[in-house]
Amino acid sequence: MAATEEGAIRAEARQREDARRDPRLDWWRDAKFGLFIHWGLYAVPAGTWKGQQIPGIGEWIMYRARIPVREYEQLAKQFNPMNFDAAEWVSLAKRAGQKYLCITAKHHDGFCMFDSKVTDYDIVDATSFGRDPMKELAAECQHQGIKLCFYYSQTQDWHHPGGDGNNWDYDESKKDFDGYIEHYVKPQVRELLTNYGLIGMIWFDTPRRITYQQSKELVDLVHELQPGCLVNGRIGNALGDYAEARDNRIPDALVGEDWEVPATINDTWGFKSYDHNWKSTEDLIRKLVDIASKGGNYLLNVGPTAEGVIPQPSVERLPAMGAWLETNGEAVYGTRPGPLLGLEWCRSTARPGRLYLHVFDWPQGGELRVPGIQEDVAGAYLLSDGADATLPVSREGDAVIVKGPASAPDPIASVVVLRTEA
Ligand code: JFZ
Repeated sequence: MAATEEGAIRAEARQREDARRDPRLDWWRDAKFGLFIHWGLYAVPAGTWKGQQIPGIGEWIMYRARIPVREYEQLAKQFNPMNFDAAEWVSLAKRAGQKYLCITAKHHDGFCMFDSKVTDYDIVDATSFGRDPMKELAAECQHQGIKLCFYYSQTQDWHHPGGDGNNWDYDESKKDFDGYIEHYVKPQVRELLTNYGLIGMIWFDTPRRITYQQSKELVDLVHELQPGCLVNGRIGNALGDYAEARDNRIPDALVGEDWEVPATINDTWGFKSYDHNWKSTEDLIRKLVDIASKGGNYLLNVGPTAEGVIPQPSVERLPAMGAWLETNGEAVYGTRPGPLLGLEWCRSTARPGRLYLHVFDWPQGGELRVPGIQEDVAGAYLLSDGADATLPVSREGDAVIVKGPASAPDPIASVVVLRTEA
């Protein structure tokens, strides 16, 4: 992330000085890791329109191919995700060690993946599927103990005549954007916060032309309906509960504020049949550790198919991350950033009385020299071995030296715990 972007996050964060201490965010601060799901009609064309592969992210196909509303609407007739299984999706997030799940209730294409009374352009009214997957996910999240969050595109709506973004069907200068917010967005946000039980957060996106007043009214509406429901940074006008980093961009340094990075496992959010550029499990685990070491949250995306199936490469990688977290979760969940910065081979997280070293590259011979530790260290052990298996530890200036096993205990990230004076 460039210095200016980071500066933007810091500046925005300063304005939320009060929200930062707000206990409403405690669950989310501790969670560190969430599942993002981009699912909608765009999964039907899956990146290809009239025989042409359309470049860019899959959920933008309507925009990138300038598909007329009347044509794009026809996709609803083909959308019948018979293999959708809410229990399976939520269980995948559980097995990955993810604590919240955020799914597209409405993306920029305007198609509503929930049963809405203010439009027929929704999954219950416009498809032969006829079920409300948000209802089913709400029940499963409740059952399996995961926080359900809704992505909702508040500004861009390429289907609604008043929504932002579609200039091929509609004349931008004639749009009634205010009417769209008042009579469409607000009632829908009300539906999402009334019909699906407790919602962890509404994840707004691409604020663009939304005014301060409109952002403010949406935030107030969310809090009026569910005081505990969070609002992400992309509500616009610096009114969110926390900062959103740019997609797939992890800041270089500590941000020092509440922040989250939305990220893809391949190179698209919505399903594309020919995007096979999957990140490795090692890369994903190290990204999670890197983000946690800088005080952020990792919102990692899957893009299910039009049949309701999460692509196999994602289904393989997520539980592999969960397996690592099963052993090392203590060094991630509920932690704050540790003191180390700028080391290639190591990251750090902390909690009172504990400092966690996440070693990516285990040194030859097993002697770890970790510079920049001011805290008094009372002992060391490998998290995978438990506190009784102590490792010899000594100090040279500001460096702590730990004698570990000769070869890496974990090829991806070995966690060494330093016991510090709380
Ligand atoms: C937005 C959406 O347009 C996209 O389809 C997807 O839902 C993603 C999660 O969010 O795209 C963005 C928004 C902000 C940035 C980049 C892509 N950004 O700030 O860099």
